[in-house]
Amino acid sequence: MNQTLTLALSKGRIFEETLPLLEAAGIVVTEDPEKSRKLILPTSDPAVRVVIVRASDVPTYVQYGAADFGVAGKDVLLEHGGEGLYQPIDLDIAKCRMSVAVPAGFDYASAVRQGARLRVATKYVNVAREHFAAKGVHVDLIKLYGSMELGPLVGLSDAIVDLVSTGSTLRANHLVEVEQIMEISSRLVVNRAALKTKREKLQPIVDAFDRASRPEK
Ligand code: PRT
Ligand code: MG
Repeated sequence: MNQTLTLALSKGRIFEETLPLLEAAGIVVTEDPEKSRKLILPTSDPAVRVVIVRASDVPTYVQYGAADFGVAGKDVLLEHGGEGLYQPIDLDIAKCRMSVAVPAGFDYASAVRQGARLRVATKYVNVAREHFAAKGVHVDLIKLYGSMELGPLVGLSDAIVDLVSTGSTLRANHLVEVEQIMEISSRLVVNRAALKTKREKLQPIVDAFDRASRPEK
């Protein structure tokens, strides 16, 4: 039986923060994606390779079985919908929060109270739609793919829904966080078929990730 495993990761914080979990499973990635142009990286385990994809593409690769497992933010998983994915563990990495932010001086509370129609720019249209619907706030959602912070500065929108970690990006653009929608961290996602056909190889790695992601237990 073919027990070769492909792990999908995105470059940057998810790659960096997954490395210690891989090491806990006895796997060392032997090339640095920031230095190499390769999209398929070997590891110290000949039966495990890493593919480097866009953060928002991780669930798609795993859903279709092009990768057996991957690591993706809750933000990305909520927008993707999670079809075909088994999500066994919250890895507690790449943590941040999803928030509503507005220009300093914009009276968000009274705009919401007066039932004004709010223009909201965001990459996270599904989460934003649900959030404002639950509050009974009328919104026009404007889909962006990045640099949401610019929206209110150039009159594209009244507000944004974006990820915040230190808050320095908001501050640098004179925006203030007015509402926290949810806490975000990254999860391990596993292809449902691979979980059955490659269990022997996959389960010990999932278990090692689980133990390493909650060292208190
Ligand atoms: O960058 P690219 O367009 O390729 O994709 P991506 O932005 O989805 O990938 P990446 O690697 O930047 O983020 C991967 C995952 O990390 C996200 O899906 C989140 O789950 C998680 N994460 C954790 C974050 C942050 N923290 C974060 N701070 N993702 C993005 N940010 C951005 C945020 O969008 C904002 O622009 O950082 C800025 C805010 O940071 P502070 O520290 O200034 O508040
Ligand atoms: Mg990014």
